[in-house]
Amino acid sequence: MKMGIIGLPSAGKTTIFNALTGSNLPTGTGAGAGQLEVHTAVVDVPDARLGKLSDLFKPRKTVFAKVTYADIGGLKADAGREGLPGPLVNQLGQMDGLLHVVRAFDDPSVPHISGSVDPARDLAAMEAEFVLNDMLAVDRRLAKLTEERQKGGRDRGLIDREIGLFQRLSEGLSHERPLRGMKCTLEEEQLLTGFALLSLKPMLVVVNTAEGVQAPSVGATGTGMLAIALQGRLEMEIAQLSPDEARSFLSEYGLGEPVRDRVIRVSYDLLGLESFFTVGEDEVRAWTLPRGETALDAADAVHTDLARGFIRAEVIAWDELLKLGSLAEARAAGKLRVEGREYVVADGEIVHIRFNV
Ligand SMILES: Nc1nc2c(ncn2[C@@H]2O[C@H](COP(=O)(O)OP(=O)(O)OP(=O)(O)O)[C@@H](O)[C@H]2O)c(=O)[nH]1
Ligand SMILES: [Mg+2]
Repeated sequence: MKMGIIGLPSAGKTTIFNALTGSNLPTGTGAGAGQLEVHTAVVDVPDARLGKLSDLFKPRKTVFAKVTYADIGGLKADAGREGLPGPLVNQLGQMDGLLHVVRAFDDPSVPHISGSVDPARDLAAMEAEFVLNDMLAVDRRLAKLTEERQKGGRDRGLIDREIGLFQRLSEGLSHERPLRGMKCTLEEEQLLTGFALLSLKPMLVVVNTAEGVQAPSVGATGTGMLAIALQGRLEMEIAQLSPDEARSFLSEYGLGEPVRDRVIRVSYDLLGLESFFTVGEDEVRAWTLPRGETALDAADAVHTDLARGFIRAEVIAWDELLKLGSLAEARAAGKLRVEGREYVVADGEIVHIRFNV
């Protein structure tokens, strides 16, 4: 999973990036107000189930699923008629979801580009920016398709279906509706994969709140959008403690679950992701898969060869395998199910691919 951390200049993007990744990037530099600047870090997806499977198999390696966070500076909400700069749109287009930091903390030493702190306004401004950007991209595509239709070449029916799709997008956008809520067929989804439509990306709004203050409501509603409140600066400080210190700090302040775990959990929900496992003496590993995807997709996530030579999948829930003690026991007990390529994988299943290339 790749999450792009975005927001207005000085909203606290780098602070939140540090909190989520344990990095130590300098904050308060004002870097994000100028050129595009991207910093990435990869973190493990915490998963207690993986630890238990690892205790059972005692593999040489235990590998967690990964989340990549990208701190993307350089986004302002005033791109105007030209839309956002191409390199920025490219960066954003590579993300599975966006983590939008909106500023709710007040601090006279950190000026706000709009002169006052108003998270709901900032969120709306960014949404408008994305809608405008998508509108321009959709219109460009429609012009191209119309031209292509006149010239001929590609299958007419296909072009017409694509025109229909982009007209629908254009219609929604012209009513200032982000594309997130739109329902698409599988074919339409495929037609859209090449386009960096920003308002289509699921968005986790992080309300960066001052310490000890109730988080304001920012009106983040609708399909594909969720909001959570974080105390960015405090969380960044916690992320820089040793694990032991962090634990005692969290319990002392009644903060419970570390914020890095919570953000990943919420993001998985928002993006509709789940985990499956592969097990063996060599490696016990967690993988990320969109909910509703099949055994063949799971095979492909592990290695394209496994998908190419797919024969069947052997499947068992992680806790059932723990009870039975080993794959051999599970097989003997008839609990290791044999499934075909169309089988829809459930969260927490062990998927053992039989293949032949
Ligand atoms: N009081 C307070 N200050 C914060 C909080 N989060 C960030 N700041 C301060 O706000 C300033 C900007 O934070 P950054 O994390 O650098 O913000 P940014 O969005 O990365 O900024 P650019 O990359 O320059 O656009 C820094 O001085 C931070 O210390 C917070 O929760 N409370
Ligand atoms: Mg920054």
